[in-house]
Amino acid sequence: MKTLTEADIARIRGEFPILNTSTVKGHPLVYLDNANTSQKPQCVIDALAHYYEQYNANVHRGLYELSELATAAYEGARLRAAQFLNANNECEIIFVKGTTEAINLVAQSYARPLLKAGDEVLITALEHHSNIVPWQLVCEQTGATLRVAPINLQGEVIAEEYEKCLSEKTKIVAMAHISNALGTVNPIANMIAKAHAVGAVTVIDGAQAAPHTPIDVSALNCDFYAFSSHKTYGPTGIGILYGKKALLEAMPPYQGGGEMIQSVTFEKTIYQGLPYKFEAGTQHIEGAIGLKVALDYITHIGFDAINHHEHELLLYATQLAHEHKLRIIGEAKEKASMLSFTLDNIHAHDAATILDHYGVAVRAGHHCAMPVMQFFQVPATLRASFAFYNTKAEIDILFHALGKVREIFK
Ligand code: C6P
Repeated sequence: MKTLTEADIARIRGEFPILNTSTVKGHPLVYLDNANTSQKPQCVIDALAHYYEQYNANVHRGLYELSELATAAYEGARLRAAQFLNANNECEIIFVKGTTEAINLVAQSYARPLLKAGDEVLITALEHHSNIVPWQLVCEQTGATLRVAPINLQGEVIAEEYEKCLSEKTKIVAMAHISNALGTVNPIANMIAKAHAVGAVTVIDGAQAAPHTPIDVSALNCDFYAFSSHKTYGPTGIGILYGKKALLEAMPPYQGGGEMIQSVTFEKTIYQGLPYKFEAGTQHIEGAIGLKVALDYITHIGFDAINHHEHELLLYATQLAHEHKLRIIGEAKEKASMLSFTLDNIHAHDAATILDHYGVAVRAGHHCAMPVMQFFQVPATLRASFAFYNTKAEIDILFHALGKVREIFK
């Protein structure tokens, strides 16, 4: 399927119970906060219920049928995630809580033993706090310096400035694939190659990319890549860290506990190999199982079709934003399907509260990207973020409701 017809969208919407059953203050739900978390199709919800109803057991430790079933499903999810990212080996896939935990894991297990005073970690000015604070922490712990590649007024990383920030001191480059506050799609293949040219290791925050675009970690040649299930139509509380095998093998565990060991004595513990070395304690088993179903679901729709439809929605919303004289924050040439904007001098929180009275869910605030707000000198923005199940009719409702906000504040 290359494009989604109206009939396809209607069918797809039928597969998301919340889109059909939920009303907000008497209005049908218009859910435009997909960059925050996406809604879940029935097949994902069913997979969670099925696990609890039919084969709930802990993985890797039960010599009985239920545990074998649960283990097979859990490891099947790892294999599916490896295929989704085109990783070479499923042992390169670590289950984590989400993007945040993935980046913290890399910062603490890879970067902390490596960095020393004089070394540099490079991030960009459009990062989410999850890709800033873990690096600040590890720089404080090691004496390394955090550098920031600047952005321009369109919200794009300035290529020449990025290159100027790279040197033999740069040990790690961490950057978003897609910005959550601006929608900018970073040219990461090129940026990764530039980072590698100075010998740096690359960490890609793919939280906003995984729901929208095919990811090929082998072609990108990135060293680490992270994404969250809950933004990718899967359950909350689980995500993926991909890491190159040689790097992961050389890293110490992030957490200690059950499951991640081969043998323990009071004198010495021998750790498991990959990927279990990084999965201490009982894991989010049903989360992994649900994530696999979500990845199957979006792969079945197809990224060509998803991209095409979401791009249409972005163009439509952008055109209306111009007509309604909104200030768009983030006008990169390559943009994912989200629109960040301000509305006159009305605070984003006030506007979002009124939009809710029309059933419209958008995010308002700094989007955990305070430096982006500081750069554009706004306290907050409204952000409408689109998924493949959204429609132009829903965008019309958003703009109708924005008109009401203006009337109230006139
Ligand atoms: N952005 C948003 O509304 P977690 O919470 O670990 O699943 O994802 C964190 C994260 C990391 N990087 C990027 C680019 C993100 O967008 C997010 C989450 C949400 O934009 C919540 S702040």
